[in-house]
Amino acid sequence: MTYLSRTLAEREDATVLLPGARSVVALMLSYWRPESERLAGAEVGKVARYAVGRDYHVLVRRKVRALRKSLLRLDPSAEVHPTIDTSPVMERAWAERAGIAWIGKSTMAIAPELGTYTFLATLVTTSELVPDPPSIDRCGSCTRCLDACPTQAFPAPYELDATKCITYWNVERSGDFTPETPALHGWLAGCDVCQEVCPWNKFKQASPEARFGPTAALDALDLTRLADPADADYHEALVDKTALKRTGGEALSRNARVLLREQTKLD
Ligand code: B12
Ligand code: SF4
Ligand code: SF4
Repeated sequence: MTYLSRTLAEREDATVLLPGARSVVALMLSYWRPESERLAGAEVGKVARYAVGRDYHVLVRRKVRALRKSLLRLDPSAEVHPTIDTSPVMERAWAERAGIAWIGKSTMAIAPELGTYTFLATLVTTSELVPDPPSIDRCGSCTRCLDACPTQAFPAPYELDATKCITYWNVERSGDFTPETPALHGWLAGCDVCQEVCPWNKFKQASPEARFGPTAALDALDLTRLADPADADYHEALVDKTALKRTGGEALSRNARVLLREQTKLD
């Protein structure tokens, strides 16, 4: 994740990304689907809810581009730059500043009417828009996410040590694991523990996009077959058309082997 420090200037200042930028429109879409619960709730081989379905980069980008066109119809002279996840833009900070969510102690953006199972995106524009007031922190005295994180990845409330987060290891990290790699606690891809315990997720709503539910291949996941390093066709079929394509079938197969080893130690 060294790209985070390489693109610090853009992250800190949207006018580096789009010279002349005057406003940022913050966008949020629920990805929670009831069909994802079985895979996310499995004992071993759990897949985080954001990763079970069709690649959100593709699906959300289409929706954001449609909104971009609407903005351009209102202000044809404007420049409008869409971002979804991969651009050097702090999408959570903008969501908070635009009043659609606050950044919780888990560092997740929480919308009072949707909870945390949401994707964020933005439209950075040269249009001068009237800003909404920022969101107010509603975590109160709750510390459930900090207490529940299986790898103690929060050194303090509102702070995440990414190198301890399971998602860093099983999604972002390629190659072999190291002695610093924490136990994966059953998670094959991503981790949802700090969200599962968040009381605001009682307000989660099913996504209007049914394709965020599990793909047929992931829904029929065979962990033992995935763990076989020789079965590359199966690895690739599992990640096909999902956001896990970036992680790659090989890394997913590595995760499966680690999980099966962890399970044997527990038995
Ligand atoms: C790198 C990354 C990761 C890394 C590191 C996370 C991290 N803390 O930086 C890893 C791999 C660990 C990760 C994990 C996850 N991620 Co992630 N990740 C990103 C990514 C690509 C960049 C984040 C970034 O810039 N980090 C740098 C730090 C400094 O910034 P930050 O995390 O955005 O938040 C801080 C600032 O907002 C700051 N802040 C607050 N107010 C202000 C005001 C100003 C002016 C400034 C400068 C800063 C500031 O405080 C925050 C907390 O430290 C974003 C997409 C994006 N472009 O934003 C997705 C994103 C944050 N991830 C997302 C998701 C879904 C996840 C996971 C839930 C996936 C999963 N289920 O496994 C986990 C959650 C772990 C957790 N508790 O946060 C979503 C979050 C959606 C939401 N509702 O909050 C995002 C927005 C992707 C998206 N487009 O939807 N992620
Ligand atoms: S995603 Fe999992 S490992 Fe990462 S901070 Fe949340 S609970 Fe901890
Ligand atoms: S679990 Fe509690 S402290 Fe953590 S983000 Fe949710 S409301 Fe905030």
